Amino acid sequence: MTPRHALVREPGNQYTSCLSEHPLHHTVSLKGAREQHQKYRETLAELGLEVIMVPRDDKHPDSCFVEDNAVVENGKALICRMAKESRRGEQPGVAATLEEYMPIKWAEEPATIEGGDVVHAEGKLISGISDRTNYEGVAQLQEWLEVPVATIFDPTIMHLKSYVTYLGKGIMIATEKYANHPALEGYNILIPPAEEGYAADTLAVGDTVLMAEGYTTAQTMVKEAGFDVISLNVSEIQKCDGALTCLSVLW
Ligand code: CIR
Repeated sequence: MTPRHALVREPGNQYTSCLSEHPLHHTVSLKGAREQHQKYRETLAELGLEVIMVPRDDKHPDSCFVEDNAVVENGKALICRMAKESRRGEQPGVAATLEEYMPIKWAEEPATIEGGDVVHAEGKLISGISDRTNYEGVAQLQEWLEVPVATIFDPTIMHLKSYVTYLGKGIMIATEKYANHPALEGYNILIPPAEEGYAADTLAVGDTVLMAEGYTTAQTMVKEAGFDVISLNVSEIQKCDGALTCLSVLW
């Protein structure tokens, strides 16, 4: 189903202190990140989404990665219990805004869960059991949102959606490592070349797919699968280990 709302929050003043293992982390520009975020918001608005801005959070460096704060499905939101201490405290602003639109519930200890692990795949969710999300998190997700959740276990990764995203029409894009996982059975899988793995984190809005700029083979694959592609420069987001999905919660 094509989403109609996008919740976003612009990078706060502490953004350059984000959690990151990216080799160019030390070069991240707040000004550049804000410009790229503005372009992202404009693109979503041009695609017909109502863009809802959560007030900026200057205390938490990773606060623009709102996807990790909440999972929305079936007209309800689970507010995530973040795995990283430095990210706990990001959620209240997102929760307060979401509560204006739908019932919410907070995930509770011992659950850890981050929306970056949760692929929305039409009537079901596929979640990573990762460095950030545990089985208890998935159990609470499934119970509150009343939706089946398949899992992919890989504690070596931060978030599943950095490797697997759903495009629509029964088509996924996934890096080779996960392409044959039973949780993805029944979907058509596009596998980008290994050096274009970052392009697997796509954001689909109806028949349009937002992709990171510069991954030409992956873009051609997605176009040939029948989607319009809009490519965006997200270099300053990538330097904080973020990608296209991380910047919004869609419903
Ligand atoms: C973090 O490590 O938590 C942030 N620097 C990046 C979060 C990216 N979020 C996502 O992939 N959903």
